[in-house]
Amino acid sequence: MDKTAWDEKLGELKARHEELLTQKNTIDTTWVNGLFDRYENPVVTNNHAPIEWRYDLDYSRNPFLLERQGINATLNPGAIIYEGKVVLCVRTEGNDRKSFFSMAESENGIDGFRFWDKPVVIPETDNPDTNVYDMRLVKHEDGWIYGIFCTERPDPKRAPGDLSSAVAQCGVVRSKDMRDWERLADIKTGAPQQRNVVLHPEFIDGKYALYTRPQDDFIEAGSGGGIGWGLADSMENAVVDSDCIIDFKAYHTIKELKNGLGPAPIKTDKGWLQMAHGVRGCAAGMRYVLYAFMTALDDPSRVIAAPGGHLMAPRRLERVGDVSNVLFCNGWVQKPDGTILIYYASSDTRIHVASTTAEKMVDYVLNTPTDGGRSYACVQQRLELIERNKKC
Ligand code: M1P
Repeated sequence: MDKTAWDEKLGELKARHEELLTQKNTIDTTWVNGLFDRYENPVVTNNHAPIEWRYDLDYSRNPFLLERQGINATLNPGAIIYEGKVVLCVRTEGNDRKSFFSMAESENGIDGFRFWDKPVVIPETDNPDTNVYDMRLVKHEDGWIYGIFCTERPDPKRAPGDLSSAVAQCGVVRSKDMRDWERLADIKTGAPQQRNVVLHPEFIDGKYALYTRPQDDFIEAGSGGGIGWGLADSMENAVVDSDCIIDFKAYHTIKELKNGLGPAPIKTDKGWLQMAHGVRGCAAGMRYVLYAFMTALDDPSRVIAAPGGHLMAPRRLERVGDVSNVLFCNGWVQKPDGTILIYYASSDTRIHVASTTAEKMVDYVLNTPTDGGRSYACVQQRLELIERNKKC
């Protein structure tokens, strides 16, 4: 390709990228449940990644204008409102399968997300992470912004030739400006594997409170599983001596195989609003859906409301991707007007937004019947609704 054609091709590439970044997002009118709105377009995809992160833009080094370092997926973002903007900490996965974190910001949180100039540098500990992912961003009342994420390393006890056994644990960074991150020691818990650890935003009896998800195996929860709760004296060399399960996995429910907390909870006048994912097995593999519950204001480890079933399940395009049939959420924000923007990834591939309000979510968690446990009981719940409606 001569330089003129190369310049033209680059111009087209930039124009297409800008068109994607400035695309308006509108409510998906085919989805109606009264509780939350879905939107037509994903808010962040691999194609949103800056061109400079993917292409070598020097004609002599890249005469065919090839993408040199592709981005495979953008998923599972932490979320925060920072300096008036919605900032997502995006799990950005290269074609080489390694994830890293990058910040993307938007004025309204619905569209117009743009990545910051470069990915986040997460310092390593003396035991380097092979992969880091799924950061929860938490503004803690101690004044720091924490990033709590999963760090994955090869299993030192794996059999020779086993190249897939890994150990997942909880990594921690903190920052005051969202740009420079100080790495703290990984959180120590008694569990052989830990994922989906979340920091509660307030002190509890002067201690840091952590939601955990202990499990026996890298993938399977085994005898572990459930959302746990434990306290640590400090986030520096944090140790959770004991954690107790506050939300169990349960037979023939949406969380039969495993579950895990999503983002840090949102405080409401009725209780802490919690979002989590539940996983069940089926012929198609594992199915991940989102569910909500509420814990007590005076004791965030006490569940006071648990609607049965899912809040959100994969739909249409969301059903398909690198790991199909998965919705995963580890980030949401509450705007000053009470709007809640839920950032969720579909099928480990792309990021979407859904919008609701704290008022509606509180109504949902407090007034949705709990899981009846058996078909007969569920029919009774529905008959009660139908009977009540006859009087309306
Ligand atoms: O592939 C689905 C999800 O699987 C894991 O979540 P969990 O530990 O709850 O099974 C994580 O790897 C997550 O990133 C991923 O989206």
